[in-house]
Amino acid sequence: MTSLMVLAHIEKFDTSLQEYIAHRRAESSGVDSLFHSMNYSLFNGGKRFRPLLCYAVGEALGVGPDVMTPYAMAVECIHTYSLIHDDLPCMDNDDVRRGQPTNHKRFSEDIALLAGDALLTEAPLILARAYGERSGALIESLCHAAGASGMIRGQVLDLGHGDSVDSLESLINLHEQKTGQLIAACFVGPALILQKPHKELAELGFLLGLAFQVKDDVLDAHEEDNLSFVAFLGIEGAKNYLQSLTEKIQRAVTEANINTPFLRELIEYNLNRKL
Ligand code: GRG
Repeated sequence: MTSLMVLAHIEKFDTSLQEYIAHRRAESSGVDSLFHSMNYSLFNGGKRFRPLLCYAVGEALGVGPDVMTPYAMAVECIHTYSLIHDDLPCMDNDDVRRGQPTNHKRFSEDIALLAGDALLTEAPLILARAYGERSGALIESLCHAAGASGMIRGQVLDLGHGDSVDSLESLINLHEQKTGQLIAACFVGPALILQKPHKELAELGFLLGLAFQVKDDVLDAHEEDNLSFVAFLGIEGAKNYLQSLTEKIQRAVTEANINTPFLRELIEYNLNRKL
């Protein structure tokens, strides 16, 4: 069951993002088709796991939700763009996401591509406008996580255009990049806002990112995917790996002094989620 605290944060996040996109739409007249496509993927049932993590880590470190919201929006814009592009015919060629037509199926391939481009570009814009002198460090860190040295690197490895992935170690490396970088960014951002050290927090984020991907693979065990933890470890092995990763994260959260009910709820949510 989701707590009222989590639901309240989702509501705050969604309201802020709706207002922000409406404001951007007013700044860019004559391209309603683009904004329909962006809004479709921003508001059609995403779990908001990354924004919630930003809020939870922010709360644990002493950054309130009002300050955290623009950063959480930037991360969610990048996440949403990655899903739109990942579904395109040239990538996974998927027709359905979140139980609904993918963006290019609902609109068209060209608009879906551009909606993804626009969402990616919104991220540094949001940060530049919201965080004043701290924005440079936030933009550098988030773009590093999302780009050729992070999430995109993971996608290239996943598509088979990079070094071959033939061991558990190389599979972990792939998913640390593809999934872990953006989840780690949810731990790093709040620390950067406070201009505090973030190495330990980043490591924790990578662990949780890995656990998130292992859980995803367990949920998608019926799909044929050679680069999944189920393919490498078997279904029982993947479940045991998820359990041991979760316990490691719980210990690390205590060691990092951020063992709050909010963060614990999100870690347990990942372990037990059905979607
Ligand atoms: C830029 C094309 C491109 C790809 C980058 C992130 C990524 C690589 C591709 C997206 C597809 C994918 C399965 C990524 C793994 C991470 C993951 C499990 C994403 C799904 O995240 P959720 O479950 O999504 O948080 P919701 O629907 O809840 O927003």
